[in-house]
Amino acid sequence: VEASIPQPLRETWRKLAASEFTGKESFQREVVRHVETTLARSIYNCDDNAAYSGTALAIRDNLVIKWNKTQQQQTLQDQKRVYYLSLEFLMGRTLDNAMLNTGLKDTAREGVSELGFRIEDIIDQEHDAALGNGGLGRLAACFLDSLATLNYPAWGYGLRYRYGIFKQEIINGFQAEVPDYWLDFNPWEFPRHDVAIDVMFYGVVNKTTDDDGKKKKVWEGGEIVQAIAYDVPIPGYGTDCTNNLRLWSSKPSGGEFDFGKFNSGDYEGSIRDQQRAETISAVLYPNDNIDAGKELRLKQQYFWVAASLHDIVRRFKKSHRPWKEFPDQVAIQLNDTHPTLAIVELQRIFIDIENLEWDEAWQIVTRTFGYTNHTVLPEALEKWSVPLVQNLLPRHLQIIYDINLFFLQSVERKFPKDRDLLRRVSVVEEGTPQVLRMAYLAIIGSHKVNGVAELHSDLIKATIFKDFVDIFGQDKFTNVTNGITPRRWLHQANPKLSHLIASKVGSYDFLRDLTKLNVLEQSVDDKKFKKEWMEIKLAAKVKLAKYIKDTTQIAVNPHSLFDIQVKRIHEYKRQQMNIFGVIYRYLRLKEMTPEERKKQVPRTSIFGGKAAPGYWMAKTIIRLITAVGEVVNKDDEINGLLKVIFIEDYNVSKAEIIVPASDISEHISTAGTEASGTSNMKFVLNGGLIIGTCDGANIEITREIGEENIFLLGNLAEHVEDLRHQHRFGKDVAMDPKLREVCDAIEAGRFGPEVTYSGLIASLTIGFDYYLVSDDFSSYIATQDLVDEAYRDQDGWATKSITSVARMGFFSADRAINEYADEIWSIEPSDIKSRP
Ligand code: AZC
Ligand code: PLP
Repeated sequence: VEASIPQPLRETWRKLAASEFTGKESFQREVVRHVETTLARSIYNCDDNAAYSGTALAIRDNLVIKWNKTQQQQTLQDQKRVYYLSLEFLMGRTLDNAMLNTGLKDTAREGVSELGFRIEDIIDQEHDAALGNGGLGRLAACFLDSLATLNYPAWGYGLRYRYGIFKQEIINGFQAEVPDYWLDFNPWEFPRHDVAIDVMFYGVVNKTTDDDGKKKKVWEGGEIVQAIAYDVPIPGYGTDCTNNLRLWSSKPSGGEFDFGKFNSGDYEGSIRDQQRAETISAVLYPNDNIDAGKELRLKQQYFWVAASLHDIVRRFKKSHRPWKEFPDQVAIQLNDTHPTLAIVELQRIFIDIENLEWDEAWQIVTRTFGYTNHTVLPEALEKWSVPLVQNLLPRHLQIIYDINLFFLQSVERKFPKDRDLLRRVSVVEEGTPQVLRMAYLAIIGSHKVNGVAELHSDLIKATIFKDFVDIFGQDKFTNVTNGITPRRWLHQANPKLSHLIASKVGSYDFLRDLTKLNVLEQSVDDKKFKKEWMEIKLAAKVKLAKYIKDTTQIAVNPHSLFDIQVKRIHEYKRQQMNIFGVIYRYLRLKEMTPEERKKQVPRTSIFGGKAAPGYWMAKTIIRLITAVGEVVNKDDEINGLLKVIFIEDYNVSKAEIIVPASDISEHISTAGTEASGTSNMKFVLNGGLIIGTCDGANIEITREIGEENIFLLGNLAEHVEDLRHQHRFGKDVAMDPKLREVCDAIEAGRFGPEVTYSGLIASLTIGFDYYLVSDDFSSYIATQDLVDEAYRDQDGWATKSITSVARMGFFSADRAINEYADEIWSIEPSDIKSRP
């Protein structure tokens, strides 16, 4: 049915059109109206939570009006759009960001204050939207912010998990996982029950002949699940552009209810079938950089990809353009290999449903897709078992075989008789069972492949994708170094610093053009400015210290050096090296005389991060950190000189408290393993210095801010292979004596039963020390000493801090998005008005 209002009546509508509130008073009226009507509360029962809801609903109204206008305008302008397909969007909280981006925060602060509330308390009521694991999901969220801010016509597509990443609890020092049911009250999503798409699984492929006598494959008889769209508005900063994030939720298809079962009295059985459908979008897989290969995960991937493509294709068809113009209207970016089936699905739509010829269809497909790789870790590279795909998606498997066949034929033509090359680059990896290498499929089906930092992009070309560079040529492979949104990670997380910077820049323009930070360099010798700068850092540390006190009851000294490592717990990120270093420091402190101790720089070592629930080694590392804390924090002898804190349940809203508060943060992955890292950028942008390895974006950060402003340590990526070889096949080399001492202390039971850590200790010795902790440990300790040394000179430290921030312009996600837009997507900003 035609859903739009008939022409003659539109004038009436337009006169009545909803309008945005403007001043404080109309904001307050909206808040009160929402509290009293939408929430059915009153002055007698309006707590912080109700005030949050009322405020969110009021702000949301304005957002929705901009959102509707943006969508109408973008449809009218009929420009090329980019669709960012990501299984993860680690959004965090929305209210504060929405207020800042729409310029309403001051209005809201005053408004709620007169109604008896503090804006900070209200903001604090919101549950994080934690639909992601870590860096990959948070990058997607930063990119959405930049896309809207830069007025690009862009949609995100993802899954609406009922359970986001689990909530971490520390019980007796060990991680426990608690489900995160976050949807109780979520004003930021809009169910679109009219956007319902049937997605099929299983079934069989039959051959038929169509009316023109053409032979065709039909995929039929499968199980059908319905995808329901939930839309989330994404406001840009300082612009009315408000883009859309569409998340799919699964539900049983109307047609699926099994009346056979129902009629035979198996009512519960038919309900179970329904629940099975709902399970698809129920839970985010809690693995960061690990591929578990579960069937339900494959179902999630296809469900999401099929619904999204159906939606995209339907939108394109409304324009009545010829198919060959599809890539002129549509760019689709694959955030890692998780959406790779989109390539296969689009090819299937073209050849099975729209009756295009294979070659024509394939041309369109490859011109449409771009693929971003986020890791070289072998355990994270997705591989799906062929029998699994055969059963779940039989038609797609046929198409994958054909894609692979045509690809291998082209390779054979280019490199005749190189049988081993064909084996190496085949999408199908031989073995029992055979598996599909999704990264290869993603490369073959895309026109551009990018890594996320220079070193990483070079590494993928030289290692895991080397053969593909030989086959497709250099031009297909490119780099787009990650970035972060300065709106959330400076302005929102650290308003005082943002304000101080604005006083030097002359405006808040640096939030839209981060290179403007460079004027700060003129102020490095300005005493007053430096003092204010360091006071803001101290205030952030005081705030974090209060948070630590409130949540752990442990008092930490805000004047101590805050040394922070927060990120997913992973052996490659080497939290173990950090905690070994802490133990080493503790042992040294214990040996010192009281006089010697007086000369030491007091330190607070702060850790945070989740371990994947099945990742036993990561959980052991958490246990060691908490156990060291238990011993060190109550040791009066060294008290004040060392504290060890594990912050429970690290997430985006906690990051916003933690990131502004670092003196030094740790990014110490084994060289070559961290594709980029993004928290490194966040810490530096907030005036913290880095201790890190020559890995990922650390290298470019060093290039930008200068070697004198970063503490680099450890072996280089180019030496990693040799070192590993030595560990495996070389003669037994004695372990670094410092590390030996640490291991001895652990094995002596100083941090609880030795058996708890035997696997961890073994990983350094009989486990070949794959992550090269023993090779980098002494460099790490020496570099930490340099950190202490530098910190003693507070003025010098302030200079490093300010200079670094001044030179961080490059790491804005806006820069990254402009690179994608120009070099990969070929899209232009839409003509939507920006505010001054
Ligand atoms: C992460 C990388 O580990 C991290 O270095 C990078 O900053 C981030 O992506 C954003 O690019 N990769 C993943 O999380 N990868 C997977 C497969 O989970
Ligand atoms: N987890 C959260 C909650 C984050 O905010 C971030 C990003 O800054 C990350 C993980 C990624 O951290 P890293 O780049 O250190 O892996």
